Amino acid sequence: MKILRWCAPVLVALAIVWMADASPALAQADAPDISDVQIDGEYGQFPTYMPPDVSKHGYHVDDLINILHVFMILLFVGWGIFFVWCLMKFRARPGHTADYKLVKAKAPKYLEVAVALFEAFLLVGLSMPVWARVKDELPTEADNPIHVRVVAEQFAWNFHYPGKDGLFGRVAPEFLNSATNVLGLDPSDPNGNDDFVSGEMHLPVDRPVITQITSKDVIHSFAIPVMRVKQDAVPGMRISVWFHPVKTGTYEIACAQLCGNNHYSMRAILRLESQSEYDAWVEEMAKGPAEFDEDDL
Ligand SMILES: [Cu+2]
Repeated sequence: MKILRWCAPVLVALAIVWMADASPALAQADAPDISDVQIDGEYGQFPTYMPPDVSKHGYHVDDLINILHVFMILLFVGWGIFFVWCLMKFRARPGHTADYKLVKAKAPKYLEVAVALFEAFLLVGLSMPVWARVKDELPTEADNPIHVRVVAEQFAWNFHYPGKDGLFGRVAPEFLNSATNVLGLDPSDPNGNDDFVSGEMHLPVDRPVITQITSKDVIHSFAIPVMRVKQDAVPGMRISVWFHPVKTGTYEIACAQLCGNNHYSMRAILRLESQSEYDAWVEEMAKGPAEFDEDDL
């Protein structure tokens, strides 16, 4: 019986893994092979150790991270000094015995209240305004934004572009087909006629981008380090996030949420281009897949 008690959790875990692999509901998309794509910018360089920032707004996030690190260093050093002081003051030595009476001093109480107030300031005074600026205040149509829908699935990113008419076609789960209609576009909706899907995200620089992020299966997280953007992709929800690229180049998109066995491979490429390069790409993609030609056989 004892051996059963030890084995049961292992057997249950194995059964869960086996069911997850065998379940047709969790059919997995092939992640595109982008291992040979050259990523621009140097990551992890002194003095910031941050990824390059090629966005207009990213410095707000970087400033907040830097300020928080300075405060955390101050706290670490302060508590460290206090810790060493306690070790010395209360060390075991001849003639001293342990005293279990509560300390009556008022200073620690004031200190704790001050720390709590300071932490409230960090949250309400510093973090929330940055959150509101970079997350909630979306650009308006007067800012001429690009709209892209991001549809995550195990283990790939699909970028849904509205085509030249700027209108997204209707999508619904009943139209989903992993080979011919990965977005679930309704064929009867004319707005979707020139919509296209890409495994790479192409964007022009110097225009704001509004993305609507969702997922077809589990929770993923849409992360573009060079844009300082990270947002969960949740099935059944369409969550808007905006950013503003300012420098052309090739960068990396990652999934920042552990989403299954091949989570590590869920990457995509972000190509930031000039407006004319972007227009040419949209023109090409909106034509749809190349026609099957018997002469090619
Ligand atoms: Cu993922």
